[in-house]
Amino acid sequence: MRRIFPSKRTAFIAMVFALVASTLLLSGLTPSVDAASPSSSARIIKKLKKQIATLKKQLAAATATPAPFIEMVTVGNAANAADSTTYGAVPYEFQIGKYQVTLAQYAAFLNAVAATDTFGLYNENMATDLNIAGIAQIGVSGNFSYSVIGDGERPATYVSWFDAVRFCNWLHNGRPTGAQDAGTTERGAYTLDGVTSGGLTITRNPGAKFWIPSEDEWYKASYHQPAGQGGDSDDFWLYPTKSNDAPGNTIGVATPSNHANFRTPNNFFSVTQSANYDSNQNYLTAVGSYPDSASFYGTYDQGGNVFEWNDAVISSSNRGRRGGSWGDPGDRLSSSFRDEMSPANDDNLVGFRVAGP
Ligand SMILES: [Ca+2]
Ligand SMILES: [Ca+2]
Ligand SMILES: [Ca+2]
Repeated sequence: MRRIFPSKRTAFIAMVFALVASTLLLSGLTPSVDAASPSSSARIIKKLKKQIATLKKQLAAATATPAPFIEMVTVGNAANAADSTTYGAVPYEFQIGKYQVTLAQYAAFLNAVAATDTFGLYNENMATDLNIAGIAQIGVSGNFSYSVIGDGERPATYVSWFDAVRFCNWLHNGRPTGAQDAGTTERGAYTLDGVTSGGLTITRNPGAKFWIPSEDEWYKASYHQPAGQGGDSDDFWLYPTKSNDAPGNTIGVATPSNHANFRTPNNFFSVTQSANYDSNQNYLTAVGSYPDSASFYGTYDQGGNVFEWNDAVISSSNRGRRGGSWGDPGDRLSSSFRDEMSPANDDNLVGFRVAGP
């Protein structure tokens, strides 16, 4: 999100030219006895070339756009219709995370706002459940710090709907460091003010910069591709991999399209390609591990790896989740599988991705 503002960039470029100009001027003032000699001229030119190369490098570094903290993709084709499930109609264009929120991103969040973990953003199972581990908590309350265990590009789990919307508030507020209060996690995209259960009337605020996708947003990003743009006849695929065929679950095969992290009909886990469950085995894959299996809009892992929260309120006490996980069969990746869970629950099958305007 950091950018060099145009005025700053212009000032920098001006400074570079001033430096080059002054170098040239100074070299022109070199004593005439040297300037007269061809070898000294060559030396000066060589020195200038070196200085210009260095300045060019510094200019490139100063003006490069840094990678954003969360990579987003645009979901266009506004005002599309739903499919026969009644889901997936979104009247506006929006952004959604290209990937699930990762352990590295969630650990950065914890390090910023959970030195004292007032509202339970950390769950000790994040370290002790070896199937998903995770994130370690170090130190004592008031001074907690957090470190990623293993590959930080795997998705975060054991995050409740409330943990996820607090993460959205933190992004909305510019990723501040401090106690869990109105300026960090409790206000912004959502008004929480300490609520950690129930809260089914809570919706994202007007002007929110990040949020948990609505069920329709999540569904559209996952399954939509207009027939006129190469999609299925009803504009929606059955799986989030631009396919109506059940995916495979293998990384690095010769035909890598239509794969995801879930359990195949013979119960094979993706990571081990075995049906034997091992409590010491980590079953998550780094986000984007199935490079040719993106949705039409360019999202990865909407099917499998971890279930993802959405904003739907279901059966009077739950929020929605979709997409299946590393521990679930393939039908849960499909558009026909609608699922729900208490928004207060932390679970090793469930993570999230964010959306935005
Ligand atoms: Ca929690
Ligand atoms: Ca279809
Ligand atoms: Ca997923």
